[in-house]
Amino acid sequence: MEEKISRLRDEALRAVADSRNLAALDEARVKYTGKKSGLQELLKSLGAAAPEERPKLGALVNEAKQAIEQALGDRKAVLRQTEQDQKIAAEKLDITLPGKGIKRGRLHPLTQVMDEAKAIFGRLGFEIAEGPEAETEYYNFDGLNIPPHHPSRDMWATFFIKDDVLLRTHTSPVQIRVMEKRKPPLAIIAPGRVYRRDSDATHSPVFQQLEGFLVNENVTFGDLKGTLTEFLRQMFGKEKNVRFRPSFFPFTEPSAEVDVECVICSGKGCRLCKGTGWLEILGAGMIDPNVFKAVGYDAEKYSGFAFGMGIDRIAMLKYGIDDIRLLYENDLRFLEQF
Ligand code: FA5
Repeated sequence: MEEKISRLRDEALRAVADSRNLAALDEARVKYTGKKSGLQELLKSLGAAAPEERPKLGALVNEAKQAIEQALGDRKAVLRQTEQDQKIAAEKLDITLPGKGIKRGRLHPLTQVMDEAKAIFGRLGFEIAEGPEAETEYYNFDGLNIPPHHPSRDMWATFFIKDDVLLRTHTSPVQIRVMEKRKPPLAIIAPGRVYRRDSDATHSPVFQQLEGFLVNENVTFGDLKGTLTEFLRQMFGKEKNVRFRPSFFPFTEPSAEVDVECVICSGKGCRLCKGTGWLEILGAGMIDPNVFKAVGYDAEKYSGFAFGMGIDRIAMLKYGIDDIRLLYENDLRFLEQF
């Protein structure tokens, strides 16, 4: 009996020491200390032993059980630590590896120039108004002193949607819409997209204009020139050469256009400026009395100036862009430069 206890104990201790992982150790625990284990059987059979032998044998079985349980506990602690170390090693992060770059978005150059133009006129006291891009013939033409069948309509190659509805060819219709609703004094800018059947290095079928107009008593051409000169100085700096040149628009009299020295050839003449050395950026003039008549203003009492500038052209001049179409191709290699 004593020998049997000692054998069982040695066998159990060896099995515990040989367990390679927690699952194997648990198997050993069930096998050597569970209800159906050899030790348990021995305890049960003690009744059959001689009475004087019983206390000694009972003590031996208990001692063997304690030794096995102690070994199980110690081995469990070791295996648990080993498994934890292996897990940590497997999950280790290399914090020296380069991270994933975060791409920064940026504003489109046209948005940047438009925002700058709005800010300049905001500081000069102009407020912002807006009008629809799908416009009626009346607001785009008739109200602006451009009657049907008049040859001056040819100045704007128009996309018609249906008989009376077109894609506005300029932001000037907003003049009429605002003046119909409000009385002078007015100082308004109207930014927005406009459309024409045009396409070359300086003409795009869709482009951005910024309209501006000011109506009050005693407004003069000097006020127009002063306002635009201040705008140009803030937008381009003092160094850039600009010129005012007489022109014609049905809705202004007298009329002018403003050119800025070509950024590509510095005025020498190139493909972009068609050899002139200048790029036209805006049309302007004193509001025609016929326009005041159309909106019900007293043309004897009020006078005003108006202008309409091409934001795309200003962006080209500011950033040295030699083809307007680049602004609409959404090529990131181009856009990421701004
Ligand atoms: C007009 O559109 C007038 N409504 C401007 C105006 C307003 C005059 C108020 C008087 C009073 P114009 O067609 O010239 O004018 O266009 C104005 C500016 O828009 C041009 O100077 C140019 O800078 C720009 N522009 C014209 N066509 C295009 C185009 N296809 N692509 C890009 N920019 C253009």
